[in-house]
Amino acid sequence: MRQSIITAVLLNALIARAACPFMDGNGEELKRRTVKVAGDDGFLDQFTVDDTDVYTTTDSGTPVTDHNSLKAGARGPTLLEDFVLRTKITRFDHERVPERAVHARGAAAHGYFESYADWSNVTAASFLGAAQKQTPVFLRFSTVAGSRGSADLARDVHGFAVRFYTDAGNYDIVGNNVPVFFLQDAMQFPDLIHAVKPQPNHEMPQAATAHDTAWDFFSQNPSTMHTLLWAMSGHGIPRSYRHIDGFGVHTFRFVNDEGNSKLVKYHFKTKQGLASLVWSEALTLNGQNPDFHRADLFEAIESGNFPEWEVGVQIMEESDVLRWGIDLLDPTKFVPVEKVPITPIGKMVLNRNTANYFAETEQAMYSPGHLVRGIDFSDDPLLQGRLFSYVDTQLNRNGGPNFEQIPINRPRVPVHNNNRDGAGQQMIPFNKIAYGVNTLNGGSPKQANQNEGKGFFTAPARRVVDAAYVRDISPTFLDYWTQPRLFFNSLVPAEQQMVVNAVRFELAKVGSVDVRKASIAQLNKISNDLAKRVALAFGLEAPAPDAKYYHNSTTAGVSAFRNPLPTIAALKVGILASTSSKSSLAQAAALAEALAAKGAFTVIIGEYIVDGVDQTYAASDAVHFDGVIAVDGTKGLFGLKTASSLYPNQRPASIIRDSFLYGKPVGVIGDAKEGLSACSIEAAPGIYINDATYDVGKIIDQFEQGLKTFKFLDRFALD
Ligand code: HDD
Repeated sequence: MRQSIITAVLLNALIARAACPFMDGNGEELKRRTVKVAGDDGFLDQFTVDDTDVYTTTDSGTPVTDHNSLKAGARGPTLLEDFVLRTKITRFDHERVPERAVHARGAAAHGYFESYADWSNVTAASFLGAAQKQTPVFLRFSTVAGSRGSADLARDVHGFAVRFYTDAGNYDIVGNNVPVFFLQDAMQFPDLIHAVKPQPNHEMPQAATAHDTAWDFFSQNPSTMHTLLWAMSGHGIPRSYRHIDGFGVHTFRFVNDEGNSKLVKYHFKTKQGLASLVWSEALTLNGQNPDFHRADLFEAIESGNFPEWEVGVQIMEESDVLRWGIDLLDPTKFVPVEKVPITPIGKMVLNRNTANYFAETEQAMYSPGHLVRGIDFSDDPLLQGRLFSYVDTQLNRNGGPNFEQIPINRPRVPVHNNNRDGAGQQMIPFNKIAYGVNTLNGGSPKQANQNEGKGFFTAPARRVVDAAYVRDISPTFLDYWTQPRLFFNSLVPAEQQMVVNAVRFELAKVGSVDVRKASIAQLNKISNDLAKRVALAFGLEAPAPDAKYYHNSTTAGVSAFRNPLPTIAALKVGILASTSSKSSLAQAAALAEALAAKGAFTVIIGEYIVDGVDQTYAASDAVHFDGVIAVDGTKGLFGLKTASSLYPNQRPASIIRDSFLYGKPVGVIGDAKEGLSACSIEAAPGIYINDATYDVGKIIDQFEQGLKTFKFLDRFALD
């Protein structure tokens, strides 16, 4: 039997998790699964509600028939007395909470972290205290600028917020998919966000930095240059959340039981490999499927293709803080792996989707201030400001201080303190002694210390130098151009071109010529080549080199296009077939089965839905797939004169043409070669031409390599 995406989802789910009760459509109930996956401690189960085979009640529990309001006669006015109607409408009117001020658009999943070893030599953090120790995690991915209903493929930095529900309290690493940030001081954060969000006069554009205020801010605040270049590269438009890395960005501290501390930077390396789309693809996807990233994550997890990251740290001495010509307190810099290699400390796996988006994802309230014993902050001024902002934001979103009691935010350990009351208090504090120090309750809750109660402690090595109070920036923070150049130098040429093209696109949407010029002047401090290529697009004079920060160094691990993907699991292949040819459908089914055996998802496309066809041409587009194969028997679909009322003109050919233009692998079998001719595509890397007497094994092997290459970069012009 062939394995379409839908059957793959169900089959893999069955294999991976025995009888998973997840089902969708066909009137089947969507139930919370009862089969536990690795790392799931079942904590949330106590809060779940199953509405199967029960009567509707009011919020206060009275069974009701609520489909009709109470009226004075069947055609008379509705009565104020109708408490069922009033509470239902009132509840509805209050369903929304404010979306996140930034990172409003996102998706999340549950999973676990597993420590590779006992790391107690460097940290007293209990979740790192034993080999194979598992800790539940909840990871939320996001874009930054767009509102909650914006599209996934907005070009942006991506949030990577991880909560560890450790046995010593919750620990949040609220990171991003790039290792650096735009700013060095939290004081500027509202300015950055005001500049990149839609402009206030007309609230446009949504989820885009391609506008005047954003680039005005960037060009006047050079600390933004480094992160900006990452965002303009492939990292700004990833293929999926599964194909991004995560970074803690700031320098933190590991502190062991003896009080010895090290400086650390977190890295989460995707085991799916880094993969990014190209801009024209992203633009089309934002209209075709604005939920592209969240759908990918959901489908991958439902099908048992659990995304995984290796978690590592760069471990540095306290005395290294200025060692490499960069200040480790400056979040606009990363530490090249050539200076400090990454020590892998564990793995993180996402293996469970949320049951309810609002209850879990929307109410997840992260904070860099959710810290556990064994970890400590640094004096990074951006981090210090964040410690205030997140709790404040949660108070606004939740309308009160009890947001930590919401199921998704609750720690897995009991909470004891003298904090009391507030809107939405969920607990009934039993103890009338809500103060310390007390004698009436034996001094309880007691104060933990290092030995008793394993209390949190600040790294003893932290020192403040004797200095005057200043509102100033450290001179060690002032080189804004050396590292962006290091990043740019380290990209492959086609990727550098993508940066050039991205900046050209964004600045083309900037109306102010002065802002364009100021932006090019900043880029010119990074690279004269980059600045000249951008200037060319605007008919501006090529700037002379501004060479103070120029160098030829490179670093490993920052390019999104340098390495083939290690796996094609949960990548999606479109198989173009024809409903008018039984043999074409049979061939498509055989290919689909062989690709599914390699872990890929497949969608068989036909003119209309019949048995063996998953999707119509009318609803298909190249952007839905990581690669396409057209099978024998489809020739009739590609001729220029072939029009059909079942799909827009030339849709089958445009799927092939656009796949080629987006750099995807394209395979044709037998008379489907006509599809290539119709688009004037000739033999080239990633174009697989097979005779009608094809060998499935060979095609699949070729195509797997093509999918792993992911983007055939020679198809993109360089200038
Ligand atoms: Fe932030 C959310 C990441 C600087 C203020 N931030 C937020 C989220 C991520 C980050 C991933 C979404 C969390 C979630 O999924 O719910 N933010 C970062 C990183 C930063 C950073 C990696 C720099 C290294 N942020 C930063 C600063 C400030 C904020 C300097 C304010 C001074 N961030 C917020 C916020 C948000 C937020 C307004 C919005 C929603 C929330 O906190 O919970 O408080």
